[in-house]
Amino acid sequence: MAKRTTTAKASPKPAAPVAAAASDAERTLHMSLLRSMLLQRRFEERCAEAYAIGRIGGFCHLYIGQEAVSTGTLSHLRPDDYMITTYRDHGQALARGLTPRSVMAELFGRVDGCAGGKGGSMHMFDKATGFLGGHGIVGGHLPIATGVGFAIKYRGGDQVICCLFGEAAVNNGAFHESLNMAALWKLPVIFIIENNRYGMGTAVERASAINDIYQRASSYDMHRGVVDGQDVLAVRAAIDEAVTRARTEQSPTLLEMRTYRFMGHSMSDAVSGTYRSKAELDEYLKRDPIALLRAHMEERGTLTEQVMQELDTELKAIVQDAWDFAEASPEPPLEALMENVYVDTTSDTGNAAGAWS
Ligand SMILES: Cc1ncc(C[n+]2csc(CCOP(=O)(O)OP(=O)(O)O)c2C)c(N)n1
Repeated sequence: MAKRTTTAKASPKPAAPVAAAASDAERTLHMSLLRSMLLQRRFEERCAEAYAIGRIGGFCHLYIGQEAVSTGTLSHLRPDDYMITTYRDHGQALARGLTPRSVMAELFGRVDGCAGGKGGSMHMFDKATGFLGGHGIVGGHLPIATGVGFAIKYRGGDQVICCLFGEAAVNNGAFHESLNMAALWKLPVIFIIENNRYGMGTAVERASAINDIYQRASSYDMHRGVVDGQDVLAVRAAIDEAVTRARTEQSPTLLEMRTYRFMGHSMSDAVSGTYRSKAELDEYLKRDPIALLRAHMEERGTLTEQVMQELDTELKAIVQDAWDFAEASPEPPLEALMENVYVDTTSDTGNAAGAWS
């Protein structure tokens, strides 16, 4: 069976001279997308500050520049769907509906964090929203996504799992094994490559034998597509198609979302680094996903400067509240050191069975 290649790009301008006025539904949707992306941006800016003064320890990878991918993808999921991702996970956790308080407290290593303060930046986790991490091993979570897809199908559900990862993971054996099994067994998994062009300091062209990396799915006869990852509406359109296919046909999809990180790989490397030029960074900054949606909304008459300012003020206050909450939350007690490390298979009260449902 031949598979169609989707090329979801921003739609061409309509031929009609006057576009229809924005409906309430459009206005509401666009405001919620803008709100989600701007919350992530303001949150990550404060994370950079918190890291610099030692509130956040360990590794810390910011998501600034890539917000359209998380927002466009996760705004389409149902509450009972699942998602799994890499260490660049703060923004995605917020987009999935975790509270800024629980994400910030996790970053500060405090008990009120979503993983009890023991996961930190790279290991956000929240069972209630089907947020299955936050994983530090490149490509390590792809087999888990395939396993969750299998579990969904085995139980007869119609949920989906979205699995997000960077383009460097496609050169990892786990990528190929996971895609092969998902295609062979027809599992409801949506694999999303966040192609931000660099794996640490290595450009994608220096690491991958092909540049159109979504075409790797052709090896597994899998539906595939390339998406403008800076355009949140294009991301939503592509995800809509993939989610429908996963729910109704239980078929997997691989989407390559072309995006760009505006900051360094992690807080330990400079914003532009030696591996990319300032001119290149400046060029990509012109395609800031928040600015693109904002311009679109202004053109459609759904956003004014005043509403934008009010939203920004409100979100900054929410992030400040998260910071204050995190700072007031205690560190985990020493007795909790070994909790949730091993499954207790010896007692009836252990959590070996039904660990997630
Ligand atoms: C298996 C493995 N190898 C190497 C590393 C070290 N490492 C951490 S991040 C990274 C780059 C990954 O780049 P990409 O997958 O494109 O994601 P991005 O950081 O750009 O979001 C590497 C090599 C790791 N964490 N896991």
